[in-house]
Amino acid sequence: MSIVLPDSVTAAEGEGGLPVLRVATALVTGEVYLHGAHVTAWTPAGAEPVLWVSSSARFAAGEAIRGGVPICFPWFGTGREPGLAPPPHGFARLAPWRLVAAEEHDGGAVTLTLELTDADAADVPAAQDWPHAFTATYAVTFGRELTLALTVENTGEGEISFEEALHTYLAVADARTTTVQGLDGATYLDKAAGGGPELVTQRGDVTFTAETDRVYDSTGTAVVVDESGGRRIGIEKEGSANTVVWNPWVDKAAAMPDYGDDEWPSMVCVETANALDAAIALAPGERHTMTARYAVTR
Ligand code: TA6
Repeated sequence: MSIVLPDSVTAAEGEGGLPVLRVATALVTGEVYLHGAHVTAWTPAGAEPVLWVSSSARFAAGEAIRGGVPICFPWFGTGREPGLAPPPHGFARLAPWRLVAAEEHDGGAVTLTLELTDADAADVPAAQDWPHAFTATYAVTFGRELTLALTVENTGEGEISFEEALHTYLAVADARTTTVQGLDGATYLDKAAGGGPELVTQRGDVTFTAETDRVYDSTGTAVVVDESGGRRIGIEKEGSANTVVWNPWVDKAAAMPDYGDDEWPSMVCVETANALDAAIALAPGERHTMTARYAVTR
């Protein structure tokens, strides 16, 4: 069933020939690839682009796009099964999602709704590692704010359990003068330091002085303060027990083939997640929604 697109939405061939949807209204411009339902751009009118994409990003089947908002599902990182080493962050970001609705709202915001079922993901090699029936629905609203709502429904007969993350790459003028507010007092798993088992308690705002890779227990709002860029990016969320903060710094940046060696100062990831002990369990017919809302202020 093909969706009738409002005038503000165009379907095009994007990087690597991958199908992309572009949004342009007086309020906002944005972009989402069907490959991984991957949002790669959001720019409110009058603002600088908010999402970061590597100049070395790969746009190809079987590859995750480096930047924007990869969807990590149904596992985060290398998952919870010791000894298993499935492709990191699951198969959703490698799968072909379908557009199921496109709606323009009064005032110029636009919602694109994309869907992925186990049948859609069947040809993605990693999907064999998680043989469960599900429907994932992703509502992306481009406006003065960016709202991302990921709903997962268990369409099978047995209980399912999964991890998820909106692995958002935010553009900053300089990570070294960027801080993250809203995590003071929260405990975190420090993956850059080998990942526990003991949790660390955050004292004050998060700063970036080395490779940072932390899974925080936090259900609250975070604010990215980009001192050098003169802006703040607020991240409100619902249905999420974890906030992940990541910057690869020098060595990890150099080690990633799809990430420019000198790009690490220009981005920070602040991710909305349910991972590890906060994995979501759903009985047949049940569904869960995780929502993140981004707003830029001065
Ligand atoms: O969210 C942080 C993290 O899990 C880091 O450990 C790092 O691996 C990053 O994600 C990127 O993962 P990727 O599989 O996209 O290279």
